[in-house]
Amino acid sequence: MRIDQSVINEHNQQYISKHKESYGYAASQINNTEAILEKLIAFQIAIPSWALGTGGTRFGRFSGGGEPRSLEEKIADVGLLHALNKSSGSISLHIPWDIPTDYASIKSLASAYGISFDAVNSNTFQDQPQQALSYKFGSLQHVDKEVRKQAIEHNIEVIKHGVALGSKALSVWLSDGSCFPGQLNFSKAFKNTLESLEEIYAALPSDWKMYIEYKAFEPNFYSTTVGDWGQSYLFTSKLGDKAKTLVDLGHHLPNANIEQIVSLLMMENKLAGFHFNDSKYGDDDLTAGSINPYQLFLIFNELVQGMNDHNMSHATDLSWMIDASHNVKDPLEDLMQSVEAIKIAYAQALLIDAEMLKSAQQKNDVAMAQEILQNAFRTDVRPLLREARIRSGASINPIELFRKAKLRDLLISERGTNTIATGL
Ligand SMILES: [Mn+2]
Repeated sequence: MRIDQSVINEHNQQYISKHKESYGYAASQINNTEAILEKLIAFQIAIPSWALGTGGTRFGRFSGGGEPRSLEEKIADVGLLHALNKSSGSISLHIPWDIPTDYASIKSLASAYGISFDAVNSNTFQDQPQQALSYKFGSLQHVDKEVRKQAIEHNIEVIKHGVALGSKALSVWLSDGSCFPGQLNFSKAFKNTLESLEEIYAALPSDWKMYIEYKAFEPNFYSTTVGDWGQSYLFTSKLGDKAKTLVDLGHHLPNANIEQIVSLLMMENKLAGFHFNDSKYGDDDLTAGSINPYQLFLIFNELVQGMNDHNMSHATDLSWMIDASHNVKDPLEDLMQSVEAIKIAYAQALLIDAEMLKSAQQKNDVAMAQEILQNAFRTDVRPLLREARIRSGASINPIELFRKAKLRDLLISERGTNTIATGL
């Protein structure tokens, strides 16, 4: 399903005079708005194919209807999001949930929506129907070489799908670990995992990267073999330049200082990028910025500083992706909220005067350093985001238009009420 550009333009027209007023005020308060707008327009956040349906929990799943039934419909949903916000210009596929049957037609469908293919994700955290050996006790770490071999081959298969679609990175998240003390020899598990990753790394095309995602716990509850950024960093530094550490915001122990982790990974040129979400207790996979927007802002402060220090392109040198799950909200509305929250945090971080902050730090002027950060965080940058959307042909208010145009109802009438997105 597509939304006509004239519908977006008409909707924007209703709000344009009100917007001009708020944007005029914001532009009078903020320096270099044009440079910020340019960056906001270029900044795209990839949508994971598994976030387009209702995720549910281990206790239940309450479908909202109209979920995409195929890879084609998932691409159509991301196309719809991108038409509304012009900030969701790529999709991250999950193999085997999204195996394309015809690469050429999938590629041309995606490009018709202005969508490219972000990192491809492998899956060795569950067994597939026709799978010979089980991942119950791990995959790349497994004590049995045959299981490791099967998991390695799967990852190489995922790379091949990605190459055919134009992806440039393989994202590896392992659930490998142990549930009880004594179950696992930690160093043996690490060495097995490293050997396995080395074989996958060797299969990477020259212009590809490998992202190693870490997670503190779950589904294993005693140890996780890639449990934190230090363990991921150990793997990526042993593997080589193409290997980088992927930060998923929900994969830390409570109160971890994620912004500090980000700063150090950037210092070492080992940050791959992000899986954005938010959490209160664990890997809650809630909407980005819904629980702790200040943390998201502080992370973007480190990102902007680090990217500028290393002369990196904000839009393309790191990988930006949402990794969320929706239990009680419309997945598309939730994704629009996440994209908005991420771009607000980014825009606020762009307001920070880096020289002033450095000088406050140099003088140990703690109060001034805090003032600089909090003044930026407390600035309402939403008029800038609206202006960026208008200039790029997106909706001034994506969620409102999504509701007014009854897009979910249209999706339900096209796909039905009892659809379940593949993989969920
Ligand atoms: Mn993730």
